[in-house]
Amino acid sequence: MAEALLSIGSNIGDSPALLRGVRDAFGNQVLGASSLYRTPPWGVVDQPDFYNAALLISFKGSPEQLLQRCQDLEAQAHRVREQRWGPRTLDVDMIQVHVDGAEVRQEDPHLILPHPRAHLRAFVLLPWLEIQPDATLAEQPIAKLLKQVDGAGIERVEPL
Ligand code: PH2
Ligand code: MG
Ligand code: MG
Repeated sequence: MAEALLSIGSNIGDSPALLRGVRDAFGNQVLGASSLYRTPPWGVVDQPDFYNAALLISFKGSPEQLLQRCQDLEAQAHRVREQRWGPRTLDVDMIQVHVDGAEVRQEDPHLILPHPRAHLRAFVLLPWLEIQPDATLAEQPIAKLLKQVDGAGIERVEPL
């Protein structure tokens, strides 16, 4: 059995609807969904606020196949890859994968797991904590990681 924690984000278009579309596309694979959060932009700060949420899903097949599914959803939202960390209609990031209860760790440049910057991003950790309060990321409790990052300005908006 395989599970993945996805971080979804958007700051162009009808962002809440785009994020809900991802949840709906995964249908009964969704094991947990966080609230919808409004988050200040991280990395490139001169862009609109994001909406973010976290989804815990079950999936069959390989992590690479799930990545393809995530990228297909981004393409359906007319995602254009322009600026790194820049504005986007939809971003579906694989943060962590468990296969048969074990955390997958891989350095494949095409898909690094766990996500190499997840531990630095309150917009990932806070929604994730809501659905998996005891989760760990590379052995560190995410509640502890969250205390080490700047979560200023993040607001819970409403249920996803
Ligand atoms: N995604 C980025 C860069 N910066 N900032 C916020 N608040 N939310 C995001 O989803 C986000 C970001 C690159 O993927
Ligand atoms: Mg991203
Ligand atoms: Mg991405």
